[in-house]
Amino acid sequence: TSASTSTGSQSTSWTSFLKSLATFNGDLYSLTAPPFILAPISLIEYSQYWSEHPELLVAANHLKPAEDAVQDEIDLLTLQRQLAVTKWFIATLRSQYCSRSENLGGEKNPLNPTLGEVFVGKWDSPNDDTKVGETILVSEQVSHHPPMTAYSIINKQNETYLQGYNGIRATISATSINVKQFGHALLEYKDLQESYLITLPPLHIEGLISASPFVELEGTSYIQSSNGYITVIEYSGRGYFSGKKNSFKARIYKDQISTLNKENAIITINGQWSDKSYISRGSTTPHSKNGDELFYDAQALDANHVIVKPLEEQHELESRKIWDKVAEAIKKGEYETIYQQKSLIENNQRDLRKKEQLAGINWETRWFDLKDYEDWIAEDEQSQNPDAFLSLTSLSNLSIHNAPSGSLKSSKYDEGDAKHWRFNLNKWEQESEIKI
Ligand code: HCR
Repeated sequence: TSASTSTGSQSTSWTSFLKSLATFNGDLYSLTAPPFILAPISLIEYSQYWSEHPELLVAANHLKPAEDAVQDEIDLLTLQRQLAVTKWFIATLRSQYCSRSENLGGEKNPLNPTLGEVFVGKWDSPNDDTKVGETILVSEQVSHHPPMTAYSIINKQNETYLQGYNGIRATISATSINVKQFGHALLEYKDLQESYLITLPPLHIEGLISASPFVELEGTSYIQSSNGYITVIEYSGRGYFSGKKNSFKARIYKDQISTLNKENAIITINGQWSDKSYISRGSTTPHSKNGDELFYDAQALDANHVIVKPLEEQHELESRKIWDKVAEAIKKGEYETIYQQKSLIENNQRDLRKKEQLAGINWETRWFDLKDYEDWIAEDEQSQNPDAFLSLTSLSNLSIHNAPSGSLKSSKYDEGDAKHWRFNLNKWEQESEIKI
């Protein structure tokens, strides 16, 4: 929907949308976005983008040393697992940040999930690869003000468990919307007894003036492994290091101290996360024109979409069931219906919250608990079985607080509480109403 091709009424409403940004209060969901930039899906569905390549998510689990392996072989496999996790993460980015532009013709404003909304689904083994097996997704809207989505992705066959949560905070500049992400992901390969902490990069939305919004990543994100290795990923857009959109440079270091000098990188990866990237040993920047090895080609593999039950079989808290009428109206461009159906949902939510308030009860989350790490720190230091998040933040020098994702300990952002959403597998296993 570019300004030059849009109809008169569309460009008028885009102009008023831009004007409304001038009085922006930080809550992107409170913006009255023109209907033609609404996405027909709820933000809770974005959790599926973590596993559109399930074979890459479980790949590290296949890099186990044999029982009689010598130290060199064990060390090599440990580094290869860091690389496998880095590849999986890079492979999630195209789905996470480009899929609306690619499938809906531009970045769109997703539907704002209701409190307690859930989204569940599964992926069958891709291409009948028996080494992968089934992967499931369980996602829940754990907070509405501010919006916060928690998810868990489980592949039992490979003892691979990913969990995380995310929220955003936005500010407006002259030409873009700048978004900081809050939250993180934790990936655990239980059989290997290895875990990874993954932070979420900042982003901004460009193309506002021309009514063709798209996302560009910026800043840095980290993948810290319990084996010590850390991947530091730096993002840039058009006109920065390579002049190309969606550029990144990822460097793998043996530990956090080594990250203080880029020359210490053991491996460097360079390229576009939505296209091709190249890999080389050491700290020199790899490039296709130097004949460096291809690391990942995001265009070569189709995304494997999550399988969701038909609407008739869905529970009333399931996302597609809640938003069905609104989503249909968005797809058909029936603006009046969008507004009416959204208002019905929003009013119903307000009534529910009022009733809870009168009854003196709070909404209880279904599968996720808010864990306060301030209560754990002292105990954890003595524990035989230290908490993964606390040990990974300690290895990576990352904040344990509710700071923008990827903030370092003792940085100016290292403040706020230390409460984070965690998946409760027991609660999920006891779930009797909502089925995959
Ligand atoms: C910022 C954003 C909502 C949040 C989306 C997040 C951060 C959600 C978690 C996912 O794991 C990753 C992710 C990807 C999206 O790119 C990001 C969205 C991009 C736009 C959207 C705004 C709320 C929409 C603003 C309206 C624009 C189009 C003018």
